[in-house]
Amino acid sequence: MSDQPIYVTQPSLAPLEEFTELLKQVWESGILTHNGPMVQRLEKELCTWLGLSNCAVVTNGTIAIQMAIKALELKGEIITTPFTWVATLSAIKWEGCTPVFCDIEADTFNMDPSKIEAAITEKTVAIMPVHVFGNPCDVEAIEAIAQKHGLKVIYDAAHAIGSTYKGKSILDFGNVSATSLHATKLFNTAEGGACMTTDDELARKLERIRFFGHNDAKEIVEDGFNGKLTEVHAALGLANLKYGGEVLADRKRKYQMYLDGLSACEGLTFQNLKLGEPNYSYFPVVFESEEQLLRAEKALNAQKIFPRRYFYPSVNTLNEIVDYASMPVSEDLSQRILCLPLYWKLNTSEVQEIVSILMNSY
Ligand code: T4K
Repeated sequence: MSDQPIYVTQPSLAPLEEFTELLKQVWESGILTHNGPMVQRLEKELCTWLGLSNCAVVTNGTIAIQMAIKALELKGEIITTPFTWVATLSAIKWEGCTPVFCDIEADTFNMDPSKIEAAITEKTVAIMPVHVFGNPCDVEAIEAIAQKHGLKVIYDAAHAIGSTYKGKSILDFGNVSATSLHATKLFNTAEGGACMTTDDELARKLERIRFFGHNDAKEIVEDGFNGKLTEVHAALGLANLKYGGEVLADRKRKYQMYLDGLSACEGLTFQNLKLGEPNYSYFPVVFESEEQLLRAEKALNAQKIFPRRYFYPSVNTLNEIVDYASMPVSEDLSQRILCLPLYWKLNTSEVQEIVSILMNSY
């Protein structure tokens, strides 16, 4: 085993020379941003790879969520999950909307559709579920509730590039799906995000919003801002995209190795991947108690292995930024869940080492 520290993830990176080949083209063109050739190519190739209708790449995943809220002109309450990264919450608040929490399912970690209607008020305008760790939400149940109550649906799909539902990219669901292309995600542009929608008109509006509300004639026709991705980031994305399929297959293989190694461990449970085909982007394990988790984390840290407590704490408890509402399932899970290292360059022997340390540590 190398003596290098092992973190929860590492960016999936193409060989540097393949990136620099693309950078040379950027230098030759002198176009560094403003929806240049690399951005347009990346959007087209992402649509081809994932089978998407429309894809607008943007500065980051948080901005992608904000742009979705802005494009749908939402003002009011947005129902979302407490088991997520703080960005989901921040984006809702930064767009002047009010987050209302709906608790999760203990097995899928996703928003519990059977609890959504109880959270609807006369001020509710939308539902914002998260495909947690790339595990598809119950999109049919959520869409049916949205239809019934005339609500919009924005999926925070930050983790879900490569996940599918009934053969279709999970990113083609909802009025808009917003994803992250951050360094820690399965596919990255270092920092980046994207908005996907099957609604062509809305897609054009999102493209105008990310560029100060400009239309193609450079007239300001929308309430926009600056949400652009640069040519340098897009070039990195294009270099990495060549390995997208390989990274996905590798994730699935290592995910299965962890499951094979840990499924006999008493008291350890795993995410229920019952709907669709996930992208295996994270490997969470759930302990029976926080004490067990802390013992395991300590044993791994002692071997320079640094898993992460995603998502801890449950965001409904972040009372510096949101009023507390009790979310018992999310709060309980948040105390007992640990994401183990999982990334492209992680060796098989390192997975086996992590399994053996974990088995004897809690
Ligand atoms: N919605 C959801 C559900 C999300 O999970 C996120 C982001 C968003 C929305 C917002 O998307 P963005 O606006 O960020 O595009 C990381 C990421 O910063 C964040 O993008 C991600 N979720 C969150 C789950 O994780 P940290 O604070 O855990 O990252 P950090 O720096 O501790 O990195 C984790 C490990 O990755 C490190 O131990 C080492 C490795 N690493 C990290 C970076 C940044 C590298 O090897 N290279 C790197 O460049 O937040």
